Amino acid sequence: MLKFVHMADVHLGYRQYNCEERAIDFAQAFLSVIKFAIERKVDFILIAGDLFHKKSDIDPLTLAQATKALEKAKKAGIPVIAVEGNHDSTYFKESFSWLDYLAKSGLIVNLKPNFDDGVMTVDEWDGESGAFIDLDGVRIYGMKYYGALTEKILEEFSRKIKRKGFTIFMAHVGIEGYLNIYGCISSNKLHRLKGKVDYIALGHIHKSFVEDNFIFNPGSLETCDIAELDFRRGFFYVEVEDGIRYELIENNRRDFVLLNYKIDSPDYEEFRQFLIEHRRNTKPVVDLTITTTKSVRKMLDEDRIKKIVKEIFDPIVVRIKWNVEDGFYSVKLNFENKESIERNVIRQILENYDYGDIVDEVLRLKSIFCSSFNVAMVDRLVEDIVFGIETKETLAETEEVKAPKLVKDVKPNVGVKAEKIKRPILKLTDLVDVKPAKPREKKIENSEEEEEVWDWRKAYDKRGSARKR
Ligand SMILES: [Mn+2]
Repeated sequence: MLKFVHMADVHLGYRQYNCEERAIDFAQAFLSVIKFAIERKVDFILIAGDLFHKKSDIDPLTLAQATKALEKAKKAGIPVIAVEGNHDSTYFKESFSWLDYLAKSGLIVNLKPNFDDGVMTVDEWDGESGAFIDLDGVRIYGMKYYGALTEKILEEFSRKIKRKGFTIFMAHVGIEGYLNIYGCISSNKLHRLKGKVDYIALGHIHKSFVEDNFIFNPGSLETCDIAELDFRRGFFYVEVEDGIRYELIENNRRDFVLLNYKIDSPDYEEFRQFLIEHRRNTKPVVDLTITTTKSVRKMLDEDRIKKIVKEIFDPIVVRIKWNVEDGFYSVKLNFENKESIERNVIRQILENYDYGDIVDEVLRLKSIFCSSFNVAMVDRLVEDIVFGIETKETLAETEEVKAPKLVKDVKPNVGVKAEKIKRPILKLTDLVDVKPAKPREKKIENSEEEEEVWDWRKAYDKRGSARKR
């Protein structure tokens, strides 16, 4: 009998509410699933994306939390197969991710398709890279998160899937109709894999669901957002023998106490009694919404309220939200200028889609098209993007007058250009094509600066160096 554990959306390193204790909660949840898998002597463990909460700047503690748990699985001889989620990787640029690091350290198998000059290949895992792996009687395919390109890449990937034994397709993809989040596709795109695949292991949506004993999504292990508190979620323990038997196991997680309190007069004793009625000895996160009037709000001391909550609940976090009639306290007046408001709005929208780093380009394009449309300005924008020149200029500086000066600065000076090119920056060109932008490499070839532009990641990414030759 085949046995495995399927988890997703672990979000290691998430210091929720700026609370160290919360980051430990996420690590505890992960460790408890690994321990469960070892106890049940499963054949392998699946992590369907978002093992980490952040793509970069992972602190040493978070890395230790990941490696210590994974080492336990390794010691027990249980392979851990993973894919990258939207939190784990940049999905338009091939770069060395923390999951690649864990794979390089022999702790996980990190499956993803390979793109050589825009052509996708689904290769067998060779110890460092690949998109599928054959274990004893089981074949596992893995596809990382691709955002808006998901459907296109899935279609091509599907054609390359070949059944062998019990076949699993693992991906960090959301299914429409469960939660209104970005990166979702219609489930029939996956149901089409029936016959080729036996089990679809998903991650991304922090709510569990199973479709047709075929598509499985476990949800988040810990609570990444208060909205998740009502969802059934956890991890799947799966047994395969004449069909699939599964169990959704809801792991222990931090207790959240959500309270609504209406105050008509500044009476702290009544408030204390209200809290005592809801007391729990769980060291919870307390999220308290207080509804009151403008005049009573003025008489209330938030620090004193917090102190009372702390006395009664011994919580790890207290969050107080004010719902004040007439709304005076809920409005944040902001005297920013129009440009910075616009910039903030566009940045926030783009960040929701993981495009936070192209705000400058979007604003420049917008200003070009909204003012006197001028082809030379578009040319310059494209040139800046292609040659990877970082433009820190403001909107005002995109005026035509300054354009020729900058272009002139760049062209004759090869040394300066090479200096700037060697830094990989995510630009618009990365978004329209998965393969690396060609012109950059051509400029580097035959240059005496070649030594200097050598990319250290090549040492780890053998696909990267093969592609360049
Ligand atoms: Mn997630």
